[in-house]
Amino acid sequence: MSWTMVATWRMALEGVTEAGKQLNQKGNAFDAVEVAAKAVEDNQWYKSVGYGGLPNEEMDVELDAGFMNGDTMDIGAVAGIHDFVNPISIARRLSHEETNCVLAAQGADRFASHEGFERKNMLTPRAKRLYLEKVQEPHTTQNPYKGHDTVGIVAVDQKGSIAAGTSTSGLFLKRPGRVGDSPIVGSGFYADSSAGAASATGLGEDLMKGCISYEIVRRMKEGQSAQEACDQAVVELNQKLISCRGKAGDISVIAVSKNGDFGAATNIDGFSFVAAKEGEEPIVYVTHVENCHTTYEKASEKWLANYMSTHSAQVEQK
Ligand code: SD4
Repeated sequence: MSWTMVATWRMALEGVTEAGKQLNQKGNAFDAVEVAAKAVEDNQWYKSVGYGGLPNEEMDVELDAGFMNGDTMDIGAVAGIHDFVNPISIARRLSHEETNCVLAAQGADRFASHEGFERKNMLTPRAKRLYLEKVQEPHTTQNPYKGHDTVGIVAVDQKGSIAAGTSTSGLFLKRPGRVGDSPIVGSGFYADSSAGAASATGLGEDLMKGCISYEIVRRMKEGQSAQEACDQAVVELNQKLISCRGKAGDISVIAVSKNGDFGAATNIDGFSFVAAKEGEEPIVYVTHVENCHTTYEKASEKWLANYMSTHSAQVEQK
């Protein structure tokens, strides 16, 4: 069969491109997910993942990551890890453990240190400056959620193996110790090679209420396409949150099925994602929501150019 890879947000494009080269050479989905996530973690200009990620309310960068092998159901995750370059690799390494495969805070730090993972001060001068600017603002204008994007990646390889992974710095100005959906199996990510894989980005506190990644995979197992599963899971959770709580946070998801078809759904405007298939260049898509129904189209040249100019303006500004 041919491979497919899907990832949240435009920021995943370079990583998906790199991982796609490996998948073309018969690489497996597990390595591909790790390679793609690492590329985002290593890019200091993405302020929501890895190096350059924005800190919590005490100016500490606490990172979360999760990994799942859909062949074996192995899971690994770290929550609130400090000062390690590639949380995704630590999560993947933990997925080989029989027990103690989900570690938080100092326990995760100690494990990563013991295993020899590369350490680094993950607070960049730019993240520090953005923090110091933000904390000057009166409390009412602070919005810890805005502008925060998790990378979530799912892939099926030529052998039909499926993997899922996530990496994030979580919400800007989060409370120390706060954990979102990204390292929580079934919420931020899920993979089952007999059905497919899914990953989520948005307000972790709400995504967790619907165990949304598991829910999407469950639907694919029952025969829904990746797109149907994404659409219906998002609509259902969004409506449920509104009916129980009067509002729903941001919910955006991506998925791939065991057949290689992919899907994406969201309840916000402006969610972008990257999809790559064997024999094709990776494509950036931009979504639209109307009457709770998500459609998407290839990002226009204008959209891509605008993204690049905003991005390089940030780089110049430092
Ligand atoms: C979290 N879901 O920590 C993450 C944040 C995110 O787009 O995905 N933002 O809640």
